[in-house]
Amino acid sequence: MICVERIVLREIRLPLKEPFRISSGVLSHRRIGLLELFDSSGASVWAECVADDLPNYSPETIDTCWIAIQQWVAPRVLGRRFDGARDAQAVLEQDFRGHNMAKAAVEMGLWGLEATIRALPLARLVGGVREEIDVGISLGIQQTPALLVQKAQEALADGYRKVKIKIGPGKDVEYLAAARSALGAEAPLMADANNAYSLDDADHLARFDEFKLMMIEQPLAWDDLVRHAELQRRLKTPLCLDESITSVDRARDMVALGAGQIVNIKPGRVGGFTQSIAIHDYCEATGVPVWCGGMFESGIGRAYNVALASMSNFRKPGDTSPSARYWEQDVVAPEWTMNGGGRMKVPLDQPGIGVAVDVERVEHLTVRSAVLSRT
Ligand code: OSB
Ligand code: MG
Repeated sequence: MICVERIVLREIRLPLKEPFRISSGVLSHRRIGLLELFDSSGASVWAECVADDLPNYSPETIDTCWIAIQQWVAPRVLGRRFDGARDAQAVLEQDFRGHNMAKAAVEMGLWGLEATIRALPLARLVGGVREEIDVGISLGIQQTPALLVQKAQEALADGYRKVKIKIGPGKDVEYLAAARSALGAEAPLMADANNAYSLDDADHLARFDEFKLMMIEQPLAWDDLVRHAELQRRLKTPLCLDESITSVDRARDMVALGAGQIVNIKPGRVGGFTQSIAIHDYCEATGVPVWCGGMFESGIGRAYNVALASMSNFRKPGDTSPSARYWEQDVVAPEWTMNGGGRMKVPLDQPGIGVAVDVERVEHLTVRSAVLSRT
């Protein structure tokens, strides 16, 4: 049984090692929402809210999440008895539209709490089967193709099993051509456009087929499926959807329409683990591979992604890079690391989320906090 008595919500600021440019904006430091959930049994766990500063990826931001968690999400959970974390989603969805990242922060915290209380590694609780996961890197839009090539070469030398290249109009063909020719025919490359194109660009995007990308991620609008289906009919390269998949029903629609062939699962985007598992299971049954996306999580959010990515149908390397790719210093110990073969160990030797939080450092980085308890 789980019964959350209190949630401490905070915002921390973590500077990125280097700014990250995508088609819809640039990020130089991360405002991160962290939660600590306290169970009536005395157990506690950390969780993360992945919403960012601006609504340029999804409509949610850390500020909307702050309000949503305080006013609507936490009150539904505080003091309520759940047999298991799996039961939380229905409670959070009833007559409550959207705010998936806010819901996910608390819902995933309940999964972390259940794992802690039952003394199970989180990966085991969600039904993970892998001891290690394959790791990819997401490279922001660079000043020049030559700079991209250098970054991609370094990434492959480090062992990364997939290199994702952010693209946008005017920053695409040249970059992809340079990467493919420098890295060779076999290099595992893909592109992510974060909604930067329209269907009018279909002929232009069809030119990317020659680069033999593993996939092109979310080229069209953030909430579109119908136009992606039209585009997919005109491309050989598989489309992968990120922004558009906000629930298992959207994954079903993707398959029904032929809008994509691969799904990027980010638990924050879909409202948490129960929905992520539903998408995973549906895609597995339908023969659609999935992989775990990233939102520049701290080591806390990363713990949840790693646990999820240990499930069987996570069949492509995820954007689950090690701590040092993002931060001078993470907020967890041990930090997340990758071996030279591009693999990350799933922490299966300890219960809960598998990393300890450096509470002193979190305190130091905290810019605001709120204690939420049953009123
Ligand atoms: O589209 O996958 C994306 C980061 C922020 C917002 C959107 C995206 C990304 C990434 C980064 O690609 C992946 C990572 O966390 O390494
Ligand atoms: Mg993406």
